[in-house]
Order: sequence, then structure tokens, then C-alpha cells
Amino acid sequence: MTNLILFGPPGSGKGTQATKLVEKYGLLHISTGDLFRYNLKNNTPLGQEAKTYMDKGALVPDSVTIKMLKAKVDENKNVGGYIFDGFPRTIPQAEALNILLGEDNESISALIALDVDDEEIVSRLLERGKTSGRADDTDESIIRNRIAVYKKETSPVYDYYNETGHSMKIKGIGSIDDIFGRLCNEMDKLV
Ligand code: B4P
Repeated sequence: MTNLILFGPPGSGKGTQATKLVEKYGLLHISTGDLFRYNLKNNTPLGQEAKTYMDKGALVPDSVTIKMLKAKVDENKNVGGYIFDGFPRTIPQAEALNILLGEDNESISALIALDVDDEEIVSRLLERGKTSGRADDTDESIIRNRIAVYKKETSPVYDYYNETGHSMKIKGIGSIDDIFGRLCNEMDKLV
């Protein structure tokens, strides 16, 4: 199996690129952000809980996120591999993912981070906020909080996988197709 973590700050293009990677490599795309938004739209108890955190640009607690992710993986065992998009976002999430995959003698093949600077992120998310209906995209101070949370709580996950030589960065600025080309260069070495 090829198990990829697509990594990077909010708005770095993880969701955009994951959609294209799935088409080319046939892996299962699991986006915790999309799972939360699905629950939010359907007004489930999980969605109601997640909303209080997401609207502020904070992370949803690990216990909730890990349980949801585990259920999704358990439902989809017979796949060629996974693209984890927006997960893990904390060290406890990374540890839980390693245990979960380890139960099937699987592991993370690589973590690829999309490298995008703060000002580009702010401008992309404010642009998306004009049409996305996402409360976390419309207010610049919330976007900047999401970036700060990423630096403090999420970026250590890069170092965690780097210790075993599984982390790499690619330039996340340029056209969507150019970035996809850079990602495919790395993916072709893994599959
Ligand atoms: P996510 O849904 O993961 O959202 P994201 O970080 O905003 O998106 P992404 O990086 O995928 O960007 P996209 O492709 O859409 O998380 C939302 C919230 O959910 C979090 O803040 C948190 O509260 C919660 N959450 C999710 N996972 C969690 C976890 N594991 N633990 C705890 N909480 C969690 O691209 C962004 C925009 O840029 C788009 O408009 C796109 O069109 C544009 N774009 C993409 N590529 C571009 C390019 N090359 N050039 C110009 N624009 C581009």
C-alpha cells in the first residue's frame, strides 16, 4: 500500500491536490476537514461540537478527531492506500495513526508538505471565503489564528516523520498543474 500524508498550512492546496492525486493513483482520500464539514452540514452531534472549534480557527480535540478518522479507515480496508489530507495535525494524532496502520502491518510511505508563505495563504483563503460559505475563511484574524495554530501545534508533525526520513517539502506556489507535477515526481518514487 502507498500511504501518503499531504501536509501544509491551511489553504496550502492540500484538498485541491489530493483530488488530482486520487484520480491519478486511485488511493482513498480522507480529509478530516471534509468529514467535519459533512457532519456540520448534516447537523450531527459531531458537527455541532466541531463547529465551535472550526469557527475560531482552532483544532478540534484529538479524541474526537482520532475516533472519526479511525472509523473512516476501518470502513475502508480494501484499498490500495490512503491520502491523509489535514490529518495528522498534532503529535498525538500522528502516534494514533501509526498505531492504526500498524494493526494491519502498514505504515506511512511519505509525508509531503506544500510550502506556501503566510501572505499567499491569507490571500487565497480570503478569496475562497467570498464563495465558500466557510466562517473560518472570511475573517483575516481567524485565518491568521489558523496559521499560528499550524506553526505551534501542527508543524512538529513534519519533524516527527522527518526523524525516520519520511518527510519532504515541495514548493506549493505556482499553477495547480505545476504543483501537481512536482507531487507526481515524488509519488512515482513511492508507488
Ligand atoms: P481543512 O479542511 O483541512 O482546510 P484547509 O487547511 O483550509 O485546506 P487546504 O490546505 O486543503 O486548502 P485547499 O486545497 O482547499 O481544515 C479546516 C478546519 O477543520 C481546521 O481549521 C480545523 O478546525 C478542523 N480540522 C481539520 N482536520 C483536523 C484535525 N486533524 N485535527 C483537528 N482539527 C481539524 O486550498 C485553499 C484555497 O486555495 C482554495 O480556494 C483553492 O482554490 C486555492 N488554491 C489551491 N491551490 C492554489 C494555487 N496553486 N494557486 C492559487 N490558489 C490555489
